[in-house]
Amino acid sequence: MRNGGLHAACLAALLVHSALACSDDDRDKRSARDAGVRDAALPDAHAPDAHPAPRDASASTNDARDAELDTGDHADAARMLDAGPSGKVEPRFATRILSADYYAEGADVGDIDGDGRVDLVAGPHWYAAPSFELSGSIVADPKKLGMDEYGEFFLVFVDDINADSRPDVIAVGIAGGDNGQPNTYWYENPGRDKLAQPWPKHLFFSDLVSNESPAYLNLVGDARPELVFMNGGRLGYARPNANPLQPWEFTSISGDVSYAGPYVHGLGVGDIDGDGMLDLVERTGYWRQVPNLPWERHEFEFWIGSSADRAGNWGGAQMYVIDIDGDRDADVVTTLAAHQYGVAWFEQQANGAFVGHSILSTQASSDNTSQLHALVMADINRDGLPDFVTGKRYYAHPSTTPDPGTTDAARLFWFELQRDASGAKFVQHVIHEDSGVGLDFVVRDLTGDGKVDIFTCSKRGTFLHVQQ
Ligand SMILES: [Ca+2]
Ligand SMILES: [Ca+2]
Ligand SMILES: [Ca+2]
Ligand SMILES: [Ca+2]
Repeated sequence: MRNGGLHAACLAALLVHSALACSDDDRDKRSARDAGVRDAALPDAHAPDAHPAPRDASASTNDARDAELDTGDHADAARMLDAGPSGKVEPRFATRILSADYYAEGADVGDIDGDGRVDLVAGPHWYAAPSFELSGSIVADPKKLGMDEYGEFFLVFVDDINADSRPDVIAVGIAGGDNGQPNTYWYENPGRDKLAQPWPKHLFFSDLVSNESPAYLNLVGDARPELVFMNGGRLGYARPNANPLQPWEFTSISGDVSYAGPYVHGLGVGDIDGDGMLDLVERTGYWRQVPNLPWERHEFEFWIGSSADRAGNWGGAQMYVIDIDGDRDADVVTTLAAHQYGVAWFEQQANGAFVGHSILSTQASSDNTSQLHALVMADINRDGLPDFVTGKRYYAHPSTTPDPGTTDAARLFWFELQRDASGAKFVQHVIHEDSGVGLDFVVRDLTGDGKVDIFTCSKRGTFLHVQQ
């Protein structure tokens, strides 16, 4: 969520290193997802002692953090941001079930009704702060779906598309579309007095938005976000048309590399090489953004173990570029197979290659969780180190073509990053056993107490997990 011109100004200011004065409301879900990514674009990221990655993760929520970031100090990479060790907490969450029905698998937040508070958007429904009661829908009579059905809101991104200061909703549907038809639309916020009626629907992109984890953020350094995705076997991004009511226009950064169809898993944005420009990462490597030159491909398979052990649809969800081990180079964190098992981080080496470290096994077991189809980075326990929230996308495939463990508990959990003399390790903490995630979700402070909360929308319903 952000408010119109303020948002544009905020993003522009970011490029001159004053964006940190922007309010959290201007940052919305993307701050939790790729705040580090944005910091990476800051000019000071070029400073030799200041790798941008560590600053990202804390990107989630509070003013204290913003204040520290604003000082521009290049603190020890191991000390991430707003909270020193004394700020560390042992998080507990209380779960509110906003809906027990399945309508959508995409969640975002924004000030839908313009009252200055951040509201929740779960696919076609929105829930107004501070009560978070169901407040309306953006389409007429949203359809309650069955476990074997797919909806039209796989992912949602809230942003003001037509610059009228009212946050609109971008809805990305299934990556293959309906028989190849366009799958991404945006719904125009009609304004506070008309929120009871369906929102006008516009085509966002005239072809398929593919890859199952598109990213919405400012990739190429203008004043506005782009939508990053794959189309026609190419990797690239879409930017607004001069006429905001016309579909956005795609730029390929990869040329005609084939990504073998629309249902590719795993995509992320971050500054891999620390040159201050954002790069793209996907399951088979990364693409380095180079000024005034074609993007440069570096092949690496972000997988742990033998390639013989993985399914053709391997690859995770949102991929993160962040310094995990505190050695000031950017590492990569990803789930490994959105329809199987596994989580890992990949430690960048001096030669630009990576060494994989397992966080969660790729093997089925009674205490493992499959279908980790969404991943969000945030500092959950306020110790200054990035943590990661993920969970099961229950019935990620229908019962006719089930994934391993598809009917297991829809667990939601987070991985706490810890560092000591032996290096980095992750400790798993279960948050909830019957909610899970969809294809994207939100981790940020939604109740105004400075503690990050978790808002998810999945086939188990719509949930607000409030940190106590
Ligand atoms: Ca608008
Ligand atoms: Ca770079
Ligand atoms: Ca590192
Ligand atoms: Ca942490």
